[in-house]
Amino acid sequence: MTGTLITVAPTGAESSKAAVPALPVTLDELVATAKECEALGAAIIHVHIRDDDAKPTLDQGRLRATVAGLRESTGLIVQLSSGGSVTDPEADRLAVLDAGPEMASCTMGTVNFGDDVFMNRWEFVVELHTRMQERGIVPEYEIFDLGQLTTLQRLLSSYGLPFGGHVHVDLVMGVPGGMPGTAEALVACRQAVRDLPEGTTFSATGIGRSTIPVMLASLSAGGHLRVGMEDTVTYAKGQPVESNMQLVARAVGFAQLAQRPPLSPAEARELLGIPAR
Ligand code: KMH
Ligand code: ZN
Repeated sequence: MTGTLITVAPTGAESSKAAVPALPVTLDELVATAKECEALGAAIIHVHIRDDDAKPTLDQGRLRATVAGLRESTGLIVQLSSGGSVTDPEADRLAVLDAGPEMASCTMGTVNFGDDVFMNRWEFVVELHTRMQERGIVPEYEIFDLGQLTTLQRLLSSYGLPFGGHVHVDLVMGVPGGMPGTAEALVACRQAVRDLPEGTTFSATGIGRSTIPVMLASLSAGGHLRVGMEDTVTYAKGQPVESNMQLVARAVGFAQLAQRPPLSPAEARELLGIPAR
């Protein structure tokens, strides 16, 4: 077993700044968070951006400035979200790739998302996957339900491996509408990951209160970790998260207890088949 790849997802598209004042929404806030999370042990940053009113946006100029700002100030692997928010049109989600990230997310199917629907038609998934191959962007395949791992198998056998040849998936667990954030569900996914190309790696994140059971289950099953305020805004019962650093520090502590210390960004690039910077 290798060390632990820790991804921070600091912002997301779902929480409002008014409800969660600690959420980083400006570029300065995002860069400051990124630097501190890198110092603690994060290797990847999964990025959603906001506009001047702190609303989710896929504005191309802002995306490019964000990629540049993060690359200038940190060594983190910058992974842009192609998921955006549930209302973003497909064309805008595809255009995220034009901002030149090293990595981007690629969700493996449509899922109910609370009261909304997170749409990911097959043709759209294929378009994202093949554009990323052409542009040298490494995907992180987002898995919200067990069957989406079978969809990934279908994608890879029909359209080939991603750029770099390494397959990495992220299990997003506990979304109302998707699989539950439990050890049992994680083990079921772990079994299905064995049917993917040899060497496939996985990380996992548990939404809300499933964050801790999912972290512990992932570490014990040989998986990696994603944490952050995109997924969890409560640190413990009745205790709001103070910062993304608090969540990353907890994940680093768990990884160290599991004797799988955090991978540096350089080690993570090697693991994921991303060219060194
Ligand atoms: N905001 C969700 C609708 C991704 O970043 O690729 C989708 C999401 C997944 O967060
Ligand atoms: Zn996201």
